[in-house]
Amino acid sequence: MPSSALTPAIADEIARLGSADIMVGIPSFRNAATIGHVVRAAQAGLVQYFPDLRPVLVNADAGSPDGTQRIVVETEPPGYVEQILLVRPTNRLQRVSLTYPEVDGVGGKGAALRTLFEMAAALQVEALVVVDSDLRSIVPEWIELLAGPILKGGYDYVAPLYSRHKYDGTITNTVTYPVTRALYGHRIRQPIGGDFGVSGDLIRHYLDQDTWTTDVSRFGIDIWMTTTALTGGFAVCQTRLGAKIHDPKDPGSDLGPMFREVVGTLLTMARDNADRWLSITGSHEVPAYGFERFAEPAPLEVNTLRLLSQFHTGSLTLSDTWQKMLLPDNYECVMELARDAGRMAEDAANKLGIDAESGQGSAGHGGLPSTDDLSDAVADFHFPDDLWARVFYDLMVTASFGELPMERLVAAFVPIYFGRVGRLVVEDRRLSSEQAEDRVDRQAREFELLKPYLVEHWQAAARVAGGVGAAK
Ligand SMILES: Nc1nc2c(ncn2[C@@H]2O[C@H](COP(=O)(O)OP(=O)(O)OP(=O)(O)O)[C@@H](O)[C@H]2O)c(=O)[nH]1
Ligand SMILES: [Mg+2]
Repeated sequence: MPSSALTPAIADEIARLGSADIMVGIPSFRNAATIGHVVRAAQAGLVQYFPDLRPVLVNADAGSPDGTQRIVVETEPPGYVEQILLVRPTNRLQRVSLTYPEVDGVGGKGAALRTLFEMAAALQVEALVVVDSDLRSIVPEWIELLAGPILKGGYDYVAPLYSRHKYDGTITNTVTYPVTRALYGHRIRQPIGGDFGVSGDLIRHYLDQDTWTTDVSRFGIDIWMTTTALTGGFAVCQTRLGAKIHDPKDPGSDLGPMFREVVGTLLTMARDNADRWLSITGSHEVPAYGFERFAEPAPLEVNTLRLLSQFHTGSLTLSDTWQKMLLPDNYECVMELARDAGRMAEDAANKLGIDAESGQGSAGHGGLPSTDDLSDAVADFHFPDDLWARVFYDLMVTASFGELPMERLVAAFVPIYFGRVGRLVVEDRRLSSEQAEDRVDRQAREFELLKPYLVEHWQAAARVAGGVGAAK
């Protein structure tokens, strides 16, 4: 990994701190409203659970204009934690907030994490814990739950396990969980959870990689870290954190760019690691640390109509690309589903008196109906599990061996993802959290069952291209 050319200010901080045993890193971008709580919880966790270690907390901010860094600097100091928790740590917690440099002109969550890795390596920490700055449900114990498996259990990578609302984490549920499980054989339920622990050894391994891309500098970082830990043979576990409550996002309006960055990274890594995953069949559980918790995540609203209508619009503008991306049978099925989606979304919008495209109430009055009402209105829309697995596998093959650039294929795939998410939300509306979880598991099994389909088409395409993975 080329160095991100740490700024003089960061180099000065490293020189001032010298070394540390445990570090909490918090990437941020416009999180003034929530980061104060995250900093207080992380400080309390370090002081309470690791009083004999040398702790440091680092906020890597994007230069947020909303005063995020000021909030970090002005949050109650570690002395406050010592007072309210009645602990006397051996070493005083050091706290830093800095603006991280871009990586090759690209700034994003990944660029922030790279600075955190470089600092952690320079300080020679044994464990780095990273937590998102928009968390509301973080408590001090999370720091122990994320660092404990490294310091006590010899693990190198700790992925979070949390209960999320059934409509939250759609990229995880539809792609990163089932695909990581089917490809690499590890059932890591939250491979892009955002809160995790990394050992000193794995940080050095990350810094040795030369697979950093523009997507990795952004939201591709989480799947990059998880996959790099797996392909490097590091010891991976999960940890039970309870509920993840954070700034919610509607998948149809907020998640397009994130999908492209995450899936672009996943596809690039699948292409580069074919020799590792082609021979893997089935999957196994990944050990989980921490006492079980039952927590009800905060509710989330999703505009199903807009998801379906974006799927349909995609079929009108992107059918050429879809045709090149998908096998003929799958292409026909997807086009038919997109037509259904368009028709049903339009009928439902008329019935409910809203505009399907924008998702707004018509004539400027009345809010949007609830997710349940919207979903009831398009309840007949289907998108079968096996078709979803096949179209994703087709994307994997054409992204690696096809004539079109990967970025273009991934961008064109977004409306198909919207269609699939729309179907899941419709289906989940009547399900409890546990039932929705079983649903995600069933879909993941479908990806495993269809892995021979992927391997067959991958090897055929590789033979034609004369590339990696041919005739193994
Ligand atoms: N430093 C930095 N941090 C960022 C940037 N973009 C996002 N982040 C941080 O990355 C973390 C995760 O971002 P979110 O937008 O909450 O995304 P998420 O929770 O992973 O995504 P969902 O689960 O899909 O909602 C937060 O702490 C953000 O502040 C960025 O450009 N720079
Ligand atoms: Mg978030």
